[in-house]
Amino acid sequence: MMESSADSSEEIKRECTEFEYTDYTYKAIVVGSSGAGKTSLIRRAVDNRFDDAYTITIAGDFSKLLFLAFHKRVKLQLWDTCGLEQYRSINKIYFKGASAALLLFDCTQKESFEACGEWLRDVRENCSPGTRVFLVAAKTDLPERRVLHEQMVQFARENELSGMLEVSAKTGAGVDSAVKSVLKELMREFVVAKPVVAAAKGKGTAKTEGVKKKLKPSSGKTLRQTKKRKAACDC
Ligand SMILES: Nc1nc2c(ncn2[C@@H]2O[C@H](COP(=O)(O)OP(=O)(O)O)[C@@H](O)[C@H]2O)c(=O)[nH]1
Ligand SMILES: [Mg+2]
Repeated sequence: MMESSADSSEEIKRECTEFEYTDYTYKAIVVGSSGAGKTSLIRRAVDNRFDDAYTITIAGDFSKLLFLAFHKRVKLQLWDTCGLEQYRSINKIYFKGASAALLLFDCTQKESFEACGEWLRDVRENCSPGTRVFLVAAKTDLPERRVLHEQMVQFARENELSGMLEVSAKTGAGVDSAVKSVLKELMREFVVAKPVVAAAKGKGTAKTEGVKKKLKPSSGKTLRQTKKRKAACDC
């Protein structure tokens, strides 16, 4: 298990210009209680923005980040979800094909940490067995922290998670390195296991994990969506 949140890599560099072709596309879903900070984390990671106002997320949506990582052109999709109980079953449709799942909780709210067990169950039931799961403590800028690092370690160990991350969308602390840590873990696994062909045929442990996209922009859902959202990248 990856222990540290400061696991960024110099071999991973953010790119802001759309690639002509992409080597790998990974999907990461962000789940957790309503108000825990999922949308804010994604907004900070993608646009480097933060908004104090709270707008409930209803429909799932994804933002993408582009990287040059380990000499590959990589797209990381961050899928936002709704944390409300009544939308839980709808959320599950977004789990399909996720290479990574971020179980995010508000570190000042014990309840949101306790809910991670439920979110983990949803992830395990609806994602591929190879999906990498990370526990993410959000809002680390707030002084009244109620969930200790040791509790995170225990949860992560007991559930054999891939890593723990600490972020503040407000200050931006830990956000960049968290994203890079996730990507590094996904790519490390890919490099070690070399499942390119198996994954592309759906035999891999996580279906989109390491799927090589030989860019034909007209083919594939991911690429069409990417094109549609191209204008949204303002970095
Ligand atoms: N202090 C602080 N507040 C945050 C942080 N992240 C989110 N918030 C606030 O928490 C509320 C819920 O955030 P949001 O991202 O919408 O939560 P979501 O329901 O999980 O998507 C909003 O009012 C945000 O401004 C953070 O890192 N620090
Ligand atoms: Mg939201």
